[in-house]
Amino acid sequence: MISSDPVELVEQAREGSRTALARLLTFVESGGPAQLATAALAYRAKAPYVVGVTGPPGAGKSTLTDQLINVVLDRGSFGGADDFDQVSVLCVDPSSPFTGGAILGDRIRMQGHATNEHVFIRSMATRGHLGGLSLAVPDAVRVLGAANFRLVLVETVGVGQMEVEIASAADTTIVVVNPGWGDAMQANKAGLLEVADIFVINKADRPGVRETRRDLDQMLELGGAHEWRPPILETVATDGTGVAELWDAVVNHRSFLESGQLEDRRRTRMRVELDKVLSAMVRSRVGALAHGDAYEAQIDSLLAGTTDPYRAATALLEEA
Ligand SMILES: Nc1nc2c(ncn2[C@@H]2O[C@H](COP(=O)(O)OP(=O)(O)O)[C@@H](O)[C@H]2O)c(=O)[nH]1
Ligand SMILES: [Mg+2]
Repeated sequence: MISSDPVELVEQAREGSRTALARLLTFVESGGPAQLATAALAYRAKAPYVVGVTGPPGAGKSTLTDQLINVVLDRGSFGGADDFDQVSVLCVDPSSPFTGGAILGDRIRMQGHATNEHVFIRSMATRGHLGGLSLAVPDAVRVLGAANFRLVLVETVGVGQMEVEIASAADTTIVVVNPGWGDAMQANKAGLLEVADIFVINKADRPGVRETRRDLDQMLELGGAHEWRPPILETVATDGTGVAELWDAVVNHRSFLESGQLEDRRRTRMRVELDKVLSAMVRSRVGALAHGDAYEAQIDSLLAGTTDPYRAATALLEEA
């Protein structure tokens, strides 16, 4: 029997129940008291390492992620003593509020792993989560941490601001582009530069790789000098070429972060997350104040010219 009590579910998920894990993630997506209870339990878990895979639709993110799963399970660690024997993938499409066609495609593409007990794949959609996907994803990552996952791959579709926001919740972000990438990304180059720890030119079997590399190099030059210069790798996701090297680059980036920046990064992320929760709560408080008898009475006074909006708002806040 599958429980509806988050406390029991976390226990069952910890013992390996995928059904319990799936239900917890549904709580996280759907918002409400079950989400809050789940979040409250999951935060205690050790944070998994999060690798984001982002880029425009069709760039090959799912195919690449699919290949990474093989390499990652084969290696079974980040290179040190930190072993893992399972990996999970969150597929996030901010442009689609429900699990739609693109995600179905991902499911089918990753089907090779669907029956593998070491792999857990989940599509995420927002269904009223306070703060939307950008808060649902870190909650989901913590739930996976509670279920003993040490590594979470997050595939995010797109190149817009929202996607950049989700991508910045990763420890290492891989930005996937294709030869002749320019147009799709033009609008948000700065955002991409901000989040990219590793660039991948996928579909390197197609012409234009050299020009794309030159573009990326130029962009990185303009971005100035940083301690970490994102490497530019080439992959052919359909046959696995370059995927092992991609994982090596992730491991390198992780070592780099662990020599100092990981804590800072996670602290910054925590601030962003807490700010979002605060904003969402304040917004919902405003929503609650901005209707009802007291509110309408203030509107009447405003129309009658016996008060001004600042005094009216102050009065509503004080009455609450
Ligand atoms: N030629 C070529 N096609 C690829 C490569 N990687 C992916 N594709 C194809 O590109 C299409 C989109 O791939 P998909 O992984 O769904 O992209 P996503 O939308 O970024 O997840 C599929 O038809 C893939 O087979 C590659 O390296 N070379
Ligand atoms: Mg995909």
